[in-house]
Amino acid sequence: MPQTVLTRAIHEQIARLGRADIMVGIPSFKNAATIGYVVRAAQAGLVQYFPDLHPVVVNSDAGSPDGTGRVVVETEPPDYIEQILLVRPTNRLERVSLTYPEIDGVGGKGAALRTIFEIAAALEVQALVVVDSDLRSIVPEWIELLAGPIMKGGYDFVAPLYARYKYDGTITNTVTYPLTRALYGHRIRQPIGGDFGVSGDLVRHYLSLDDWTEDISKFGIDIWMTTSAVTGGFAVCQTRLGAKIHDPKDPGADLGPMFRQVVGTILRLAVRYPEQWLTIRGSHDIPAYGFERIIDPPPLDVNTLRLLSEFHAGSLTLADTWRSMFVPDTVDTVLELAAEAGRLGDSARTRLGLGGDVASTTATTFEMADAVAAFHFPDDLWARVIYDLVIAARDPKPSLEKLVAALVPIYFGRVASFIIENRSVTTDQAEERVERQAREFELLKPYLVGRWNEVSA
Ligand SMILES: Nc1nc2c(ncn2[C@@H]2O[C@H](COP(=O)(O)OP(=O)(O)OP(=O)(O)O)[C@@H](O)[C@H]2O)c(=O)[nH]1
Ligand SMILES: [Mg+2]
Repeated sequence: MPQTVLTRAIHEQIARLGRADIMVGIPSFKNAATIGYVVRAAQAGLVQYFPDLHPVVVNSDAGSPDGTGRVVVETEPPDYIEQILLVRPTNRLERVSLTYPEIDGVGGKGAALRTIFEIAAALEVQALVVVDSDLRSIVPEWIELLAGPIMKGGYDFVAPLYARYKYDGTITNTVTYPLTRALYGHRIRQPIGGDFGVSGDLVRHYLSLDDWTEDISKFGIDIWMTTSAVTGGFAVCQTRLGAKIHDPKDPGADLGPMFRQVVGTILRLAVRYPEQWLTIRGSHDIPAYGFERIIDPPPLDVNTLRLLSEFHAGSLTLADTWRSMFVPDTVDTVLELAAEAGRLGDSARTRLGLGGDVASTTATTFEMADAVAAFHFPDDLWARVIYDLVIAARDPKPSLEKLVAALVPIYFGRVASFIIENRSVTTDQAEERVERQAREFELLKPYLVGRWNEVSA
């Protein structure tokens, strides 16, 4: 990774802080409404669980116009936490909010985290914990759960394990979990969860890598951190955090750019490290730390009709691109499914009395999914789609960005199918479907390896 050009203000903060043992880093962009609570929880976690260390909390903000940075500075200071918890820590907790510099003109969550890595390395911390600033369900114990495995267990990378509502985490469930598991053999259930623990050694490793891209400056950062930990041979574990409750997102409306950045990154890394996955068969469990909790995460609404309509609309403009990405049988099946998505969506809208505008609807998540119950996108087809894309990513034409963008409508079709299939089951039962799909990726891995070796030959 090329050295970030840190601003003078950041250098001054580093000089003032000198060094620290443990750091919580919080990236933010327009999170004034929620970040105060996250900062208090982080402070409380450090004071309560690590009272003998030198702790620091760093907020790396995008220069948010809503005053996110000001909220951090004005949130109750560590003294308040010491009072309410009746703890007298050995060292004063330091707290900093700064504006991170863009990387080659690009800002985003990854650029924010890179500044956090630079500061953590400069302060020589043993453990870095990063948490999202839109979290509602963080509690002080999360800091221990994310840093404990590093401080006590010798782990380098701690990935989160959460209870998420069955329709949340769709990029994770459809791509990053099954693909990371099938490629590298690690069953890391939340490879892009957003809340991680990282050892000082791994922070230095991140800073030594030279594969940074624009996508990594944005939402590609999470999968880059996880994959770089795995391919670097670092000790990885998971930690049980309970429920992840954060600003909700509807996959059809909010997740397109994030999908492109995450999937673009996982594909680039697969192409970069074939020696790390070509020989891997099957997968293995990753140790989990922390007490198991039973929690029902709050439901999340998804507009399945919009997903189907986007899938169908994509097929009208992207069929040629799809032909360049996938083997003929796969394209044919995908196109048939897209046509069916169009037909089923249209008749469902008529039956539900909804107009042509798929964005505004008065039907519930369940009603919409139930009205298109006949739609089904099979697991093995989705695995082939993703594997064909790994092959196409070796020599992407016209560019990987274009190919991944062309995948988005198909991803919407796959998500719609998942929602339809799970509309009447519990989150636990939906989890079993995610596992079934991950096993399908493993089962079809020889297909990927065969095609890869053919192209290599
Ligand atoms: N500094 C900075 N932070 C950002 C930017 N975009 C998002 N973030 C932060 O990244 C974190 C995750 O962003 P969300 O929008 O909540 O994304 P999410 O869908 O919950 O993604 P996951 O982290 O994968 O769960 C939050 O703390 C955001 O404030 C950005 O442009 N700059
Ligand atoms: Mg979020």
